[in-house]
Amino acid sequence: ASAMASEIEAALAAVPSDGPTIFDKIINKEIPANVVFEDDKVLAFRDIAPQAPTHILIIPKVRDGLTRLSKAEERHCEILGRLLYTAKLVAKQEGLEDGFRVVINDGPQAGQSVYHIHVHVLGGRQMNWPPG
Ligand code: IU
Repeated sequence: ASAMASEIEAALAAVPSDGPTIFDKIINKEIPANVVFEDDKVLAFRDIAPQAPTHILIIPKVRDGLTRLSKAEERHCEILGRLLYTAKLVAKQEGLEDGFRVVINDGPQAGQSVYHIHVHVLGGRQMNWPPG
């Protein structure tokens, strides 16, 4: 199967839940990740299955119910803004001067496979539209 098909298979197999995810282990440094940016609120690391020359995930260190964007509440506005601002910082750090794409997959139909909200930053090649 292609990488995309297996990612979609993983997404469809993932049960949306409030339980712990692999990202907790990355935050707690229980499993290694290629971290490119970190502060007290967010962590950014390279996607293990990159879909572009630069493919970085940005996550909140504290999930606080934000398993997916559709669970966002008013109290999450600050962290949501910080995730997007971090996308800008990371894109600059990665030298993506010609542009980049930011993606948030919400739920099975969008292909979300990890239920800890994350922002994808993709760049280093021409992106296509519409996305698949
Ligand atoms: P999605 O939006 O839920 O589909 O994105 C999850 C991403 O997490 C996906 O691109 C995976 O390749 C990536 N990932 C990772 O970087 N490290 C891991 O240990 C696991 C998934 I599991």
